[in-house]
Amino acid sequence: MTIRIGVIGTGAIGREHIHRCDKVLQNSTVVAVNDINVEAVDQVVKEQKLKAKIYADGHELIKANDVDAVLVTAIGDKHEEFVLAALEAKKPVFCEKPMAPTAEACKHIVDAETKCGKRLVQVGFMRPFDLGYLALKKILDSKTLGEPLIVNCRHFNYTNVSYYTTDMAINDTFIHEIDVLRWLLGDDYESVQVFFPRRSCNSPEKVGDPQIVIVRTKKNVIVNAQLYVFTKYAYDVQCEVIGEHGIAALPEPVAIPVLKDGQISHPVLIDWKTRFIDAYDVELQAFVDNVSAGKFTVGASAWDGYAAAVAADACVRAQKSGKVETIEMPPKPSFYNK
Ligand code: NAD
Ligand code: ISE
Repeated sequence: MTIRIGVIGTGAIGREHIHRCDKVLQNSTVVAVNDINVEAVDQVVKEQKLKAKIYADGHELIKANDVDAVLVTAIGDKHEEFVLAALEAKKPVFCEKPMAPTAEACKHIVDAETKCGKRLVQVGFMRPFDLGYLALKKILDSKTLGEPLIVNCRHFNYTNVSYYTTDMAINDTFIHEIDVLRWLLGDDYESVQVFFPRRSCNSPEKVGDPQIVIVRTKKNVIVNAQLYVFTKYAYDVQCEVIGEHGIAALPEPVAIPVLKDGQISHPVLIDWKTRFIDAYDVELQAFVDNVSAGKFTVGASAWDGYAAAVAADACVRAQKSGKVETIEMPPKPSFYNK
């Protein structure tokens, strides 16, 4: 069965996911697209030679009879509105991260899905599908390093997004670490403190960049994460786990060293699109397969989206207060353990 997908938001990741769902994945096709930027939609339809209907309104797209499932890839603060509309229409929905920028907005989605009586939401946290993170988790789960004690993370971007704000370093960028580390460590979060080192001349005036986020987990692992969004030199994601008996870290992306003109050099990535390209493919194939099976068994749930937002809210409070802020994680309802 081919799943007919409607996509709301044809910006950077919308275009990537449209290509995957229409040209790369098994059993999916894109039949409908929408964006408030009409030129962006026209362009994607032409460039990708889509046989998709253009909708002026995302809500009309959701209601369309030939749309089996919805992808929400608009900007973060529009996610709640469209995910709730998809749930109202009882349609499966893949929502890019963050599920919504605040825990309060995410809770509305959790409540609406629970009311539907079955899981219909998958959130676009793709790192647990990445081969590097999967290999790292296998080593941690084997206990060959003993227990994890400290995690050092780096999340550097080469961004030029004009609407980026200080809190987005948390709820748009660090949210990936928040999600993946819960899964990687099999742990949850206790408290957080955020530090702002000297500002970078690369960063816009209004954005506090870089930032250092120190998180303490329930099992007392300390996460030390460096976020630097406007590096202007690399897209760099690192994760190193220091255990009782040894250290394990994410592998570097493949890059061929070239010996030439008296030096050895290799390119580094500047874009998220290539860094996690395989993980995006696997997570979206999982969504299509979940929809085909009529059951969501793989991928981040709305609860995962909410849990990440609860921690992110505390990080944003810590950005403002400069103090240690507690992360109050509510217990997971049985609906999400099924
Ligand atoms: P973008 O700015 O390139 O695109 C966002 C699009 O949303 C724009 O085309 C905009 O016109 C459209 N839009 C805004 N309001 C809308 C509305 N009411 N209806 C329809 N369309 C609307 O941003 P992006 O980089 O593509 O990011 C989009 C989302 O995807 C964000 O939540 C971001 O965090 C997420 N994202 C995830 C990853 C990842 O690694 N998983 C990577 C990039 C972006
Ligand atoms: C972007 O939205 C992503 O999700 C990228 O993976 C992340 O590295 C970047 O910081 C976000 O803005």
